[in-house]
Amino acid sequence: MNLRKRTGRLSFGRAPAALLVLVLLGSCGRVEQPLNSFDSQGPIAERINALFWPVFWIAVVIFVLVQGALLLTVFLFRERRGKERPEPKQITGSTRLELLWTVIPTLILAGIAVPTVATLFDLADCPPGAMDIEVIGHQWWFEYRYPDSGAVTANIMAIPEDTEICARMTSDDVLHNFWIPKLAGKRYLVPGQETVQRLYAEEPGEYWGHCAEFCGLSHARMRARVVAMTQGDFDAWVDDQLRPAVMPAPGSEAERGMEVFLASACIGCHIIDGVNNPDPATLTVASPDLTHFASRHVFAGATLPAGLNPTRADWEADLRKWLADPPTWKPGSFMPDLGLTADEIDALAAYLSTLE
Ligand code: HEC
Ligand SMILES: [Cu+2]
Repeated sequence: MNLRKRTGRLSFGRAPAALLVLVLLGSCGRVEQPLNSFDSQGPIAERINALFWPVFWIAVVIFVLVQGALLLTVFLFRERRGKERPEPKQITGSTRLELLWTVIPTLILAGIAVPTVATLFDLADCPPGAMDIEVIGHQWWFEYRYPDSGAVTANIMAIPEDTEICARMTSDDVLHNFWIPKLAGKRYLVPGQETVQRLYAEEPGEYWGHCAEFCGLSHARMRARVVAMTQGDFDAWVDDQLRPAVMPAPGSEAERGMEVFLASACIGCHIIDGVNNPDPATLTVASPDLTHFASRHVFAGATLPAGLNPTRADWEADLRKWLADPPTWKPGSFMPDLGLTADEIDALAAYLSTLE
């Protein structure tokens, strides 16, 4: 028996099938799906799904009908060995058929167009009375500004639950796209122009997002997070964000970290309110405000700490890694490797984690 031949047959015959089964099974896993646009958590996302599903099922019916007719024709008129088949009836030009397959698709498309256009127009503009939040896209993180209070933050957009939010968006550099699949659709952030995105979360919770337009080297590491909270929690959050930075205890490791911060290149890019307050226009590159850095459980474009359910220990470990060499995590990062010593990293990490 030729073994080599047998194993050869095995791998060629069954490997693709096994792979296919694995891929199919993979999609059945009960993993958390933070970017699942079918799991709508508010009226805006629901409106979009209410359009998607009917269109999807219409497409399924048409697909089955057309492919079924095709397969049936192939089967009925196939050539059989030794048997002479009569040529099928040849039709050239049938006014009735042509009318039918023009009128039916027209009716279907018109039927789809009515709710589509209505939804598009409804979601295109914010309703009066919505709460404004400015969203600014940067390579590769989102900045959020709250015009009502003056709060400024990065990576995590805090919103009150059951409130109509109007994200007024623009970009600092290239095209970005703000996409929080459980709450809304996608919308571009365009340099020099304002676009709006309606957001509405019914329940307190955390909603993941991602930049949905290729925007350079670290596009894949440009995430977003929306955290919806009760009105009371939100008001408290705003009050916290408006305070200047917490001062470290005299003689502590954190105080040493603050000194490293003030003595390093950090101050050329970052603001810690009450510690260094440069004119924002003089900063080398737009960079996340660090005044309340430790109040954010994700950083670096909401990609660190990595994983679905990281702990505070992961946060601290990843902060050290980030400080040691940002471009290894985010290729092309505008925060360069500053060649910090292990001792400086310890002190900075201790300081940054006090900035609640
Ligand atoms: C040349 C400008 C520049 C310098 C200098 C710089 N940073 Fe940054 N920093 C950035 C930018 C830009 C980001 C955002 C990077 C991203 O997410 O893509 C960032 C991100 C961070 C973050 C994560 C913030 C967040 O919420 O995502 C921390 C923490 C940080 N920097 C600390 C420091 C410290 C400490 C120093 C000094 C040792 C420093 N940076 C020096 C530009 C700079
Ligand atoms: Cu982007």
